[in-house]
Amino acid sequence: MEPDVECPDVDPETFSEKGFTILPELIAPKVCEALNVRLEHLLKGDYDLGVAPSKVPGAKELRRYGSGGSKVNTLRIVDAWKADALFQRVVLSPVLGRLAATLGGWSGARVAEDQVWIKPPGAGPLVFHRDSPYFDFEPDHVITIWIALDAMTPELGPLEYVVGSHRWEGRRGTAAQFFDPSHRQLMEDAARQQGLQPEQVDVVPVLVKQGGAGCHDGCAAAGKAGLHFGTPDRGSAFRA
Ligand SMILES: O=C(O)CCC(=O)C(=O)O
Repeated sequence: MEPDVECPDVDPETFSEKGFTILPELIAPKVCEALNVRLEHLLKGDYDLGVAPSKVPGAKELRRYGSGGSKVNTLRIVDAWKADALFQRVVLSPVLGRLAATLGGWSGARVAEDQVWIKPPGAGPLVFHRDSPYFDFEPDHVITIWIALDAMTPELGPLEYVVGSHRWEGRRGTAAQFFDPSHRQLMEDAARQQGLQPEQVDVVPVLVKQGGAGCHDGCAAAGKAGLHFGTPDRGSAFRA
């Protein structure tokens, strides 16, 4: 199956002002369905390219995910594209490369990684964080294209962006704090350092249908609320 990536019309100036842009459609819903099927294979250790992803959930996390119990966590797979042919076709698609380059103001783009996030019902929030500090890049410029593998609704606790936060100075989150229950604390502390009270912070959810996307500057703050019940929230973040 070809990835069917739509070539989106983006405005790099608005992106650079806000630190993100939301694309109602980027890849075809039928491709998302096929990716979700492949995702279940990846979680079972079935890699059609014969190579494991860089990181997969541990056995305990997988048992909890399958049990539907209360101690369930968000699962992550890093570099599904190395293990799975369909993920690879999407992640290496020239349209995504051009999109990242356009938003970054670059002449081209290289894949840094992809991360698939699976937040099942019962999983807690994701701390507002910035992506760039996790990469040892010089210059420190990362663009993330996050694709909704499921339709996003407010009840799912979708990915959210803080308008203009890519220009904030100061504190940055670390991976150790990813799943802290007070998921806005770091971001609100950083906002106060800019002279902003929490109620002045403009938070925009990525409410898109399946195959829509949020693209963000690696210095923008992104996070999620928890998911109490319903269906999982799955998304694939491609970073360049
Ligand atoms: O989809 C998610 O749960 C989180 C995505 C995200 O924050 C990221 O990729 O930086």
